[in-house]
Amino acid sequence: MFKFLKEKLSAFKKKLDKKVEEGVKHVEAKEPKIEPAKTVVEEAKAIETVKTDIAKAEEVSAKAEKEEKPKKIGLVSKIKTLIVDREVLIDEKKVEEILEDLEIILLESDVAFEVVEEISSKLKDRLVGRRKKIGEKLSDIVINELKLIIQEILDANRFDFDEFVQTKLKEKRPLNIIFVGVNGTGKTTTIAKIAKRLMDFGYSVVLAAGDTFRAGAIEQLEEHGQRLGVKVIKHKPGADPAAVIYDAIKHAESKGIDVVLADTAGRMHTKKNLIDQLSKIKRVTKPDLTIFVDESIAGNDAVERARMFNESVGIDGSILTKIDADPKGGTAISISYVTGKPILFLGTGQDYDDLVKFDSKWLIERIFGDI
Ligand SMILES: Nc1nc2c(ncn2[C@@H]2O[C@H](COP(=O)(O)OP(=O)(O)O)[C@@H](O)[C@H]2O)c(=O)[nH]1
Ligand SMILES: [Mg+2]
Repeated sequence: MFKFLKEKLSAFKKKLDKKVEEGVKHVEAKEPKIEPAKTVVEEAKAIETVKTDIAKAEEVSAKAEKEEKPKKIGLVSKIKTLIVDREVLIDEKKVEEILEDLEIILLESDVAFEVVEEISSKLKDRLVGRRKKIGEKLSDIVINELKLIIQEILDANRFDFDEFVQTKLKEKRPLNIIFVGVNGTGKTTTIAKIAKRLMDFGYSVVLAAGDTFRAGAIEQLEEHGQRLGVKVIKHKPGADPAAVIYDAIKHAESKGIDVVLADTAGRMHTKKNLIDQLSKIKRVTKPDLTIFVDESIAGNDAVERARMFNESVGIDGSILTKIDADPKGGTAISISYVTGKPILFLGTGQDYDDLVKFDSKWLIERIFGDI
């Protein structure tokens, strides 16, 4: 998981460590002339002396100001720097260098362009003019800020699926959750995983075979249904999926079932057909949640599809599958920023239990863990 991105970030960090002082401008100040103190009392004395120096300097400077001799005004700040600034400033030139390297790494790791720009501008704001204490590593500062910024981006759109289900079921039953997205990304498998998860929490579930377009899609859902012991509502291939889902809702109503999970087609004769079909499903069946499913290994393609589905059909959140097979991680970093909608779950394998509720910390730990 995320091997490519991890290796790149690791190399980037090492490179930063290597030329750490390069381009980092030292504050115009020399070490304060305080002899190393042998005892606490001596140290206190030494500090007192410097404090007196500051007081004196302040006096001189105040006087200078009165006497309109502005030249001396800088004295106070200079002496103050002697004490507090055993630090160096990270200047703009250095930050630009860092960002250039980092932007390439992020782009190569499938982070969407606009997200790279956002990360880069935030990082610049936080690094330029920042004081680095002696002994503090520039690479640690940069990596820590990067982590924080990515976490902020991920946490900008939060959603707790379990809480939603629990709360919403107090208002109505059944809940209707539809899954949209292109073929082959793991939509049907994810529906089965969510069904298993809901049942593990004690909810009852029915599946709606709303992908009536692709040959074999209905059977595939039925197979999952059989394995999980869940009823599947289906019509004939080519039937109107809105009618299938509507029937599943009616079935759930009559049996007191909590949640309808509806599969939908990922492809039609044209993109417009698909969007029209999904829009009709939404109009007729009024889903409580429309979840976009895509595979994280698809990178920018997945992000662009998410944008398209969000704009044309409307989604409430995304599930990214195949995280286990994704060396890059950029899709997960980008998708919620680009759609403005949360990630709900991550698919981490082919088994029913390979589903992780989205948690930014979990993701950050997987990406930055041993860097
Ligand atoms: N490694 C991995 N494979 C997955 C994951 N989710 C789904 N798959 C596999 O992806 C393939 C396509 O899944 P399917 O559910 O049929 O996709 P759909 O066409 O979007 O409905 C299947 O072989 C699944 O086992 C995941 O999280 N990790
Ligand atoms: Mg499918």
